[in-house]
Amino acid sequence: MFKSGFISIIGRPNAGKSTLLNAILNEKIAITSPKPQTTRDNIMGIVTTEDAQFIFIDTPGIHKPHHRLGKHLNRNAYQAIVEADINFVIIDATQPFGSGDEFLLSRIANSEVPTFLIVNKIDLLSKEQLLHVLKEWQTHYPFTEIIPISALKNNNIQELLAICKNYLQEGVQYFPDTMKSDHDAHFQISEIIREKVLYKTEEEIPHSVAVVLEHIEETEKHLFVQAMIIVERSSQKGILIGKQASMIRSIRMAAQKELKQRYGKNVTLELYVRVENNWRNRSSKLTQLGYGDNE
Ligand SMILES: Nc1nc2c(ncn2[C@@H]2O[C@H](COP(=O)(O)OP(=O)(O)OP(=O)(O)O)[C@@H](O)[C@H]2O)c(=O)[nH]1
Ligand SMILES: [Mg+2]
Repeated sequence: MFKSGFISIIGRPNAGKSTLLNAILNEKIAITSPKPQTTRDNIMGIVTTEDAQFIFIDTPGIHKPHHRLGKHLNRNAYQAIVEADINFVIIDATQPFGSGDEFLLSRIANSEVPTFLIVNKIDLLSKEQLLHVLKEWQTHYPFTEIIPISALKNNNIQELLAICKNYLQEGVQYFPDTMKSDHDAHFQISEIIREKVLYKTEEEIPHSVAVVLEHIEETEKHLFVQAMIIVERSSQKGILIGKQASMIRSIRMAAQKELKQRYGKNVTLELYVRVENNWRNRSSKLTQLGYGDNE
């Protein structure tokens, strides 16, 4: 019997959803960073074995939105819950239970599918602390399974997959064996650039940035990319470029290095910065940047 199903990976920002997706796929499918709201799009990671196909959906962290973009991000996560055959609710075990968790649990309260609690970042906890977290969370929701992992250290991931398989139903193979994700190379390249911005900038800048590929040319030995980094205010443009262009250079070098490794060829990356006032609150801009806004 062939089994298949869609598994949503949902949680608050920074819980480690994208790190888990990458650990499961054993490949960098989604970008990750210590800044909340790193992920903006639902991203599929597909695992196909002889007798099963797991379709994992990494989602943006569910949070209290302050912009139209934030509302759109939450909607992506809710959509994944609606379509899921199994929900993975992933938590950062180092963080105390709070109102954000209550809100998250209220969003899955009516879900009729198996819902796992994935207790992540256990590499940072003592045994006693972990026991305390497990005890506390049990009281908040009737989870089908509770599974402690470390996504970063690849701890308990195979066990998680084995348990998950028990809950998959008989089904068709939705995607070809070779397909690992639903996003193309252009998306990956712009995300890698955005990841470097997230790592190198502080405060509101990481959240105020979008990346658009303007031009891409690939030959056997060379990849040439021109990309536009969009910010919300001219002061942010100044910070992103930096003193004597030092910031933008360091972002470019880091992205170029990763692209070179990934493509196994020489890479020339050119970055430009443009101000689009308040783009995170402008419906037309959101749509234009691929963060569809249907309100
Ligand atoms: N120590 C430790 N850190 C982890 C673990 N999993 C994730 N992290 C770190 O937590 C931070 C957030 O990880 P992400 O995977 O980007 O989190 P996310 O839930 O996808 O975040 P958003 O996309 O912003 O909602 C990163 O700095 C990760 O390296 C873990 O198991 N242990
Ligand atoms: Mg993420």
